[in-house]
Amino acid sequence: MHIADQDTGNLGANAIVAGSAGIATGAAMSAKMRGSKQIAVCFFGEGALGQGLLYEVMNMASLWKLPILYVCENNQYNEYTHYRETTAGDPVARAQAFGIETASIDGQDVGVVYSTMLRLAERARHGEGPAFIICDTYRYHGHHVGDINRSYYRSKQEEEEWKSKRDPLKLVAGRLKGQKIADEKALAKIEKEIRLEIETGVQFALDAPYPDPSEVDLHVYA
Ligand SMILES: Cc1ncc(C[n+]2csc(CCOP(=O)(O)OP(=O)(O)O)c2C)c(N)n1
Repeated sequence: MHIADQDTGNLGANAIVAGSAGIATGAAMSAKMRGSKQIAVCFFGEGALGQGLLYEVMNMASLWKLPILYVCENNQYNEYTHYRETTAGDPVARAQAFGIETASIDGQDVGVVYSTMLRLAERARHGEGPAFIICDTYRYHGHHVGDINRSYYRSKQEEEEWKSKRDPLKLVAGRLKGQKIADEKALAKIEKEIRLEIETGVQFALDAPYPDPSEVDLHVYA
């Protein structure tokens, strides 16, 4: 979960719900001050919509036209609670209140996600300010490894419907086949290559040395 790769611009995940919003907004401010033309993209679950930090930083980002995209992956459940039981009103209205550009999209549709992100990233890069995107999606598994019996908060049938009817990989594969861009064989090859890439990445992580204890206060400003 807590991976970071600063060489490629991944500033790291953290366990604080909405914590990434503060970090990413700081990064966007840094990019703007340095005139680097970089943008920050911040991913969080819909559980973060209940955190005050998000609203403090969206206010700043709008006022200062910071180059940042706030991407809310709405997988419907804040841990074990449906988001409708925790989140009043329309989630995008919360960003609109700050004068932020918004989009509410099907997060299972790779094409829609790509074109929306491209448009809003270009907009941010050209100094037109932040955007807030809600991507509707689903978490197939539990919130954590111990979340095995999920029947007390959602049905098996609901899980199966998302997997069989709305899986993003199946949808994009179906579209590629339908448009005769790729056949079964080509798709199988892509899948094999990606599986290998992931396995190589996992092995790289397992083989990596633990950080030296002397690094514990590296980059900590106090
Ligand atoms: C500030 C803070 N409060 C509470 C928690 C405990 N907590 C961990 S995950 C979670 C719910 C997050 O919901 P969501 O963002 O929808 O993530 P998902 O359940 O989809 O993984 C909570 C309350 C936390 N990590 N940070």
